[in-house]
Amino acid sequence: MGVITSFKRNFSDLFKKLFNKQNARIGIYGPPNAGKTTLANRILRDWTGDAMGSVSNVAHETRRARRREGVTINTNGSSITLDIIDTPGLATKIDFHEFMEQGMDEAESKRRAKEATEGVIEAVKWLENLDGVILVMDATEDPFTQVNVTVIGNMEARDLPLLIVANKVDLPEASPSTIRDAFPQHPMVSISALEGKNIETFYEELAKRFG
Ligand SMILES: Nc1nc2c(ncn2[C@@H]2O[C@H](COP(=O)(O)OP(=O)(O)OP(=O)(O)O)[C@@H](O)[C@H]2O)c(=O)[nH]1
Ligand SMILES: [Mg+2]
Repeated sequence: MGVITSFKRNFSDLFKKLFNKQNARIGIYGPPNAGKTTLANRILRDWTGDAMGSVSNVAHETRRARRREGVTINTNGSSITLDIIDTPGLATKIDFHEFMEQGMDEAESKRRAKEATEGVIEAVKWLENLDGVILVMDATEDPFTQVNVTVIGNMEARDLPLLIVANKVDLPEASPSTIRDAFPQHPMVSISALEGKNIETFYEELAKRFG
């Protein structure tokens, strides 16, 4: 390689490092079945035309973190570009019997439980590399859990932005106000990721919080 070519390449790498601000990396976190992948799929469908991953009513459907880079969201005249990471549901205990109760055989249940456990570890490791977190909660469930409190505490300790999503507000038993009262110090938006209810407000909050 010639000296000039080599110089040009090195200069270009340096230029990128110095001036090309990386996209903010935003992780979608929460307990299993909260609707993280449903929300990730909606974001990608709305802004890129792709999907993130498969959704299921059986918990721990997502067992590997998945990243989609460069998702540009336009809202209220402003534009933000984010890297979005969908993570496996966080749980303090994963028992293979949970899967057997869903009709899977013992070998498959044990394999899934092992993968789900590895997925939780992967999700926790990812926390280190993020610029912000969307914490998805199922608004029909009690929000005061070890998982929610731990994620919120971690973000507070590192002074990173957090947006709480009260999901599944299409269900009659949903109580987003319980989530609001539990964590009043953080912004929250109530949505139905499944039906798209209030999704515009979600994008506005996303831009405000992570833009
Ligand atoms: N009624 C209702 N159901 C929803 C909503 N969002 C997701 N669901 C359902 O909740 C179940 C779990 O959805 P997922 O998107 O797979 O949840 P997840 O948080 O990614 O789950 P894991 O990957 O297992 O951690 C599925 O049956 C979804 O159809 C919603 O807004 N309203
Ligand atoms: Mg998922």
